[in-house]
Formats: sequence, C-alpha cells, structure tokens
Amino acid sequence: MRLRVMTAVLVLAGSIVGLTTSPPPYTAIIIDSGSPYFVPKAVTVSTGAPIRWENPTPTEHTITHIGCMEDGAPCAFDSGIVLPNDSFTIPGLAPGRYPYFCRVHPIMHGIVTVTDSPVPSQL
Ligand SMILES: [Cu+2]
Repeated sequence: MRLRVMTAVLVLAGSIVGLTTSPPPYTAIIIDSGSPYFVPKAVTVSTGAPIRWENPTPTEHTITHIGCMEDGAPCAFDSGIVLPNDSFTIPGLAPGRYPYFCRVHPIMHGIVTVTDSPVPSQL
C-alpha cells in the first residue's frame, strides 16, 4: 500500500516536471499559405535569441531579409529555398528591425524586432 502511494507521488511529480519544462529554445514562426503568411507576422526577440521558421505548407518559400535585395545594405539572413515540412533557423541577431519577405511570393512579408531588453516569452 505504502509503495503504491509512493509510486503515485513519483508519477505525479514527473508529470509536473514535464509540464514546467522550458519551451523550445527558439522563437517559432509558422509559414502559412494564406494571409498573414508568417504567423506571427511580427515578433520581438532578445539579442542572440534563435528564431526558427517552419514550413508546413505544400509550397517552397524563402525567408529573406530585405537588406539582401538592396545594394550596399547588410544582408542579415537569407534562407534560400525552404522545402515543405522543412525549417530555417537563425542563431540570433544584433538589436534592430529586420523586415523580411519570401522571394518566391513577394507578397509574403514579416518583421523581426531584436531588442536588448528582456522579452517576455510569446506563446
Ligand atoms: Cu513563399
């Protein structure tokens, strides 16, 4: 009897630990076939915080910083083609605003804002 109670307590403790496990160590942006195309369309992250774009659509996309298309502007990130069910992760960025779009579908736009201040987690 006492053993059963102990087992139940351990299982309960284990599930509590499971529930409080920290979220994935990156901010996830999900690519969508319809507007707003990048979900969420605008994200704010801390300096150096990784960002990951996931492509669950049946279509190829890119995640291309606007600067990559402008002469002399810094190109912060350009994924190249991201295949369906694939993803693109960047390790982190310096503070600033990073508008980006999809080369395949230029109507697809999003923006990443990177700040020095701590950012509350976005769920
Ligand atoms: Cu696209």
